[in-house]
Amino acid sequence: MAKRYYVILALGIVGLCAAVPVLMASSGKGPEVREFYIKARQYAYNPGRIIVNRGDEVHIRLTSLDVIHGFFLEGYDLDALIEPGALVEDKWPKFKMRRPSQGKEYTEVEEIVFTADKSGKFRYRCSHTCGSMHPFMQGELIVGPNKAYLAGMGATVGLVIAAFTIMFLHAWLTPRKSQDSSTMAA
Ligand SMILES: [Cu+2]
Repeated sequence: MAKRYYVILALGIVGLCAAVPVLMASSGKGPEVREFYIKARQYAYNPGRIIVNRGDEVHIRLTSLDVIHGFFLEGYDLDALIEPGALVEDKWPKFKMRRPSQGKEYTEVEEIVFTADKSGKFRYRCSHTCGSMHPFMQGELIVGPNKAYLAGMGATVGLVIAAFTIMFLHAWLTPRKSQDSSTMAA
């Protein structure tokens, strides 16, 4: 009676271990397109923190509410120059950007677009002197681990638990047999 209960419980655990990672993998939408609208003003960005998942395609629009600001994003070779522009009916003005590793020239764009292909925390900071507190004008981009990786980890853990459960079940169901054979061998 007790043994049957444990067998059912163990089978339930095996089923759960197999089902959870599959559910996790199917619920993960994969890389997404993420859009951010960042307003710069002395001496902060709003929002001051943006969070994405690794693999996401990030679109950033920038505008300044007072003087000229910069937007240098560490780790992603991106720098922008934002001139103050009025927001007319939520229509965001163009700004200038460059890839610092590729030269000093700026090009006019409507948005910055890049793939968040590195996990971690990356500061963005003002790269154009804008006043006495300019060095303190910064925010951060947080790139979390990607969902496929998490689902893979879940599946691995699930399989290990399932394997242990099956081993336990096998040992539980065949104690007499092995005892018999050991007695016979002795
Ligand atoms: Cu600034």
